[in-house]
Amino acid sequence: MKIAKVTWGEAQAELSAIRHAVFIEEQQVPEELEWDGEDESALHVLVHEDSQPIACARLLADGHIGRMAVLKDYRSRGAGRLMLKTLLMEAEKLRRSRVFLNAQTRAAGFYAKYGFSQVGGEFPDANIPHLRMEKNLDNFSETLNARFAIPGRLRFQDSGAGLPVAEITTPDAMARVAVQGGQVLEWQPNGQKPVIWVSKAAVYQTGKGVRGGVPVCWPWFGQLEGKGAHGFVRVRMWEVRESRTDLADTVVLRLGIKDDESTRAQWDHAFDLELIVTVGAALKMELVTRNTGDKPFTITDGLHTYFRVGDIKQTKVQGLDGTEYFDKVRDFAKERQSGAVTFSGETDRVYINTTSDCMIEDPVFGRTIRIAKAGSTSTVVWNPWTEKEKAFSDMAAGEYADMVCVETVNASPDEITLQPGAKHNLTAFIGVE
Ligand code: TA6
Repeated sequence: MKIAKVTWGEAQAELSAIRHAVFIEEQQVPEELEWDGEDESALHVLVHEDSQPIACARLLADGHIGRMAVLKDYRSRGAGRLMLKTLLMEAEKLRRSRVFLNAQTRAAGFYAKYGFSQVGGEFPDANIPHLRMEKNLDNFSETLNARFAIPGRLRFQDSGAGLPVAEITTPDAMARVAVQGGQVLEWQPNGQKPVIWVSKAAVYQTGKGVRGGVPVCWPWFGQLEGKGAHGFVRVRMWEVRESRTDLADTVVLRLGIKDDESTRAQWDHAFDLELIVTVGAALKMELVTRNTGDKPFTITDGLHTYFRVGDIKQTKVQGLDGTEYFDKVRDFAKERQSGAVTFSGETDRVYINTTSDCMIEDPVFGRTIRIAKAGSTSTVVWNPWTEKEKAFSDMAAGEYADMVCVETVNASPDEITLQPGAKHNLTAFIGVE
């Protein structure tokens, strides 16, 4: 069995004959879906057995491995393994930071053996159940540093499972931002205890959000028709788009994600989503949604911020007095807030029609955290307390007392509808007084 790297120009006849036999004839994939115009620019591999072309696959410029096909009479002889290992080596040589593929669900176990992890739920592709699977290559952080590191200010580190996290240091603060999920993990002004909370039991793995920090909830906040809570972007790898220093010695990191076939299978819209994080004596996070398609879409969205407090039982949240809220703990009963929010049990409230600043008064740490916002008309206040805490394998016992979520959101019924070409900014500004 011999494998060769080929271009479409060199081996179009052999490559298309194998794919025609496997995908179009055997798997009934519609012809128009198979020839997608990506072949000319792809890197292809072609396997021969006794000078007979028997298998092929391709790697696209964005790290997408696809079109893996082995003729029926030559399966289970290692052709798939040989092609995958060859494409992984090519991706490393091309200094790709990660590779991904849409695996037929029944083949997921094969790819998992090579370090691919499932990301998101199953989706149909040509009526065959598929899973998106991703693998971060060993040089992911190096690749990012070559393009985006700022000496003395910003550097990407591998936080585990090949997941790159930006470590940011300014004269006024430090922060950590995970590329997966576009998730701020930490922010700590000099001289202060950490302001953003991350669990001691947090898990860093492909396809799983980190417990704590600021999960990005998009394109829906909360549960939606039995789909994953808080949308799908928080478990997906985003792309780093820009890093720079700015006024007042701040550091700006811009991350983005846009639609692809696996997101469209879950939510059939074209979009571009960006998170712009500005780190300094204050923390600013801007979530920018763009409708890049040709039809309107409606979202709910949120920055699900976890804050570090000295003791939840002594903590108060000001700024919501007189506003209405849905109490999730009491079957979404509608209530009106009177005075400060205090905590003596599981608390999970969606405050609606509110644009006010919120202040977390923390007598144990002797500070007040102010959360100002723009482009958000709902605020969620959440603490899991003792029982719910036990339900989270990525929360350590007793950690509920160290944290409170004050989330900057647009939650139902505060929805956002965007016409084609329109954009929406949701911004949270956080400071310590
Ligand atoms: O924002 C509050 C909330 O919706 C809670 O109901 C709880 O589910 C929390 O978010 C955490 O959700 P997650 O999916 O991150 O475990």
